[in-house]
Amino acid sequence: MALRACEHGARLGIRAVKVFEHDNSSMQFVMRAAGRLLTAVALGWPLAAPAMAKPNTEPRVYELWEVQPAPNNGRSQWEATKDSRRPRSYDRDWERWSYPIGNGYAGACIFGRTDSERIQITDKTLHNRGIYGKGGLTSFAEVFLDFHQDAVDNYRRSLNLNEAIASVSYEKAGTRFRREYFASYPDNVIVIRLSASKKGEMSFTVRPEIPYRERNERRGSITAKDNLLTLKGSIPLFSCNFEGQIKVLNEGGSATADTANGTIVVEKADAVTLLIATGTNYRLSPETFSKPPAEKLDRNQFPHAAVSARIQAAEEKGYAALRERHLSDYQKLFGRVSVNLNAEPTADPTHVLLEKYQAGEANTWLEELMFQYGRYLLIASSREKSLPANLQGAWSQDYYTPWSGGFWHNINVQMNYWGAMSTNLAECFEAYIAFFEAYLPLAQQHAADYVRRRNPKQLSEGGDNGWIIGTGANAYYIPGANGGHSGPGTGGLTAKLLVDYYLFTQNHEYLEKVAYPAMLSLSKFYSKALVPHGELLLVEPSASPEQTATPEQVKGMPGHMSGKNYITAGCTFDQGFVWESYADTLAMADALGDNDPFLATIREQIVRLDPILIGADGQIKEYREENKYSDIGQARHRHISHLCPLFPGTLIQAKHQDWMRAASKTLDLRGNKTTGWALAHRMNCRARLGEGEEAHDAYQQFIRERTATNLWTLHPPFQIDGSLGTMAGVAEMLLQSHDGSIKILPALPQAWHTGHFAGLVARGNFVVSAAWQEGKATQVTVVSRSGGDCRIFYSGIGDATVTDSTGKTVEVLRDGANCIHFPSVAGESYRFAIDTKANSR
Ligand code: FUC
Repeated sequence: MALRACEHGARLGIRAVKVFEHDNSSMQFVMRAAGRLLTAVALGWPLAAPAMAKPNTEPRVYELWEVQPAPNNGRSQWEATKDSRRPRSYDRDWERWSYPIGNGYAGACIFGRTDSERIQITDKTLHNRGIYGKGGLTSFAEVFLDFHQDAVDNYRRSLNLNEAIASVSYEKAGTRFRREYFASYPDNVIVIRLSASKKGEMSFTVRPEIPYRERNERRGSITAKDNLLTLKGSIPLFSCNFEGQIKVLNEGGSATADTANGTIVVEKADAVTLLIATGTNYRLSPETFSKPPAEKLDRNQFPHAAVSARIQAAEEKGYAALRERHLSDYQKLFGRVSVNLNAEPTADPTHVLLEKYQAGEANTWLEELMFQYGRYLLIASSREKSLPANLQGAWSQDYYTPWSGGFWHNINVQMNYWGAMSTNLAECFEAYIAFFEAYLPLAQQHAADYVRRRNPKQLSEGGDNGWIIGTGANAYYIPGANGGHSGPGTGGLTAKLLVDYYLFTQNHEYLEKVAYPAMLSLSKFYSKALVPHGELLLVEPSASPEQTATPEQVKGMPGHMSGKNYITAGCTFDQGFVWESYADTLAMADALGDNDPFLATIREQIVRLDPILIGADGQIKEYREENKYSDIGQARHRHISHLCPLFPGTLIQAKHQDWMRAASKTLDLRGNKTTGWALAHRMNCRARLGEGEEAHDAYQQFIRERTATNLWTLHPPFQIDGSLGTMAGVAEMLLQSHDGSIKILPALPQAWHTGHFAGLVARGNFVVSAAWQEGKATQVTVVSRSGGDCRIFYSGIGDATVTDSTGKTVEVLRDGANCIHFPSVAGESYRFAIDTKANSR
């Protein structure tokens, strides 16, 4: 064990220095992180359930629903946002009441109105200048359906998460009207079906708008011809050409183009199918990031042919086939996971359910619904070949989307994917992998620029200086680590996902071609960003994301203020991610049997990082020169970047109980009075600590204070990260696999004392299901998708009988009373019957 004490640089005023413990066994731990790992650590939920009840695993119906349409008083507020006077104001009706559908490429928000239906459409590639001038998501179109049906009866609108279909139904003068809306990924179209109980009752006008044209940054026109509406235009900034088409397919009656108004008038139809497709000339390619604004896209390319082809193909398939293809695509993903968090569905419309919850009524149904809503939102906003889910997922009604609708890399975009792998949606992360591969060449230049500026002696001229991405990226732009409010740990925070994708999927080709080269290269960058301080190596300059300090707090300290941020050396965020990246690189090298000469540098440097320090209040220090908690920085700041080594990192884990206690203390001190996504991070950290009640408290507070009636997250304003981050949090409370063993129910709160889950995934590519009663697991099933050692930890599992899919008893090894491990066979499933009586304690 190489525990080395060394003098710290007086310059940093560090009071006690402990070089991070590093030895072969800890490295082996990391190296086997793919599910073939070391000793389990006792952690636990007491075992012993009263009876072996067979869980009811019937799929549950998850719906958001209301008996009123979404308001669109936006007539007063939103109309104002549409013009140039208030480009940044919010449309609360859109944000809080509309229902989102999406297929990764495009999103639509459904209001469900009967007077004038509003369907707001976003295409993730359409950007204007954005609030920071570097590009920002902007609304693509509004589509209004003018029905002029004001007083209606028996109205209901819903968003069914099992099917990813939004519906509206109501009666008017004895006719029942029904609409269905879905966004198909396989056919890349938005489909709306309108039908009525009586023939010839369907009359309305389809009236699209290209919003914000008066801002003069967007040109465009709408044409109506036969049964097709075309919205065509450009935003010259990035030479972006866009086109949207709306095909109106009427059954019975007529559909007539009103060429003067750019509308289509439907009269006396029996039923109507609307097909909507959007497109731009955007290309996800290195050039899009590297070229100057006007050359980012080819101004001579138009999406016309592609959009027309999609509309035509969809028309040929017809509504029934489109619906079927959508369902089979969507349900293949969504249907993989079921949960029951001790919840009974209620008969309340969603806003009532939320209001009751906010008023303190205990109701785990909403907690369960929001978990599955998170999975729904991820599928709707991030698919293979689409851009990743941005800060608002795939939805923005704004001219200037808050924070430019970007990919914010100091926590937000990563949070979007924290639960992708564990909730069995690894495919959704492939959107980010494609994005990463496209921006990598520019990220490499950023790394070289960084080293040239900060640490020129380390520059490999013409060689590999690694890669780095800073905070505020979008579809057209990625920043370097410019020494602003967030240190270069942003790269490691991102890379954790690249590593996890491998650990969860065990995709060897991806490991070899993408993840390992990425990690080796990021490690090279970090090796050049480290500056010797005595025997230590510290990232310098370093900043703990967005934390703000006062000049008084840092008087006499070695760092300096830059605006409100304190810039120094070796913040826990940056040191922690250098450690994580180094450890992951070594683990991958081991898995591949690679011995790149640079690995020796990593091995030499990883022991000199000293990433975790405990302060005088028993807290994890955010800054090395901090003594008591919040000596530097805001005591209640939303970011808890110094806890990233706990989650999503793995450095702070159960074998370091002192760090675990300090992390818990830090969360106590920081408190939960914070914003949406920040509560989600706290929830995940509490789960990692095995603090089920505290994790649940954070989740409850998130729902009570940061959730809109359409169950979107309010930072505020709306951001998707909190929805996806709490989804990850629920999974993390039920199943963990970050330290080498699969832990069942590691942070189960009392409120979920009886329930079950099926289909969650553990690292090593194990699909895990469990049922429990009164806090005690009764049954666990593991399906090994890739083979390899399976190590399961659960209090008392040592006495479980293990059978395979044929019912044959499996020989397993026991590591104490709480751990079983065995070499699994790919494709085989293993059932652990826990004899609760024998194991009760
Ligand atoms: C980070 C956060 C902000 C906001 C922004 C999009 O910068 O600190 O609170 O969520 O991302």
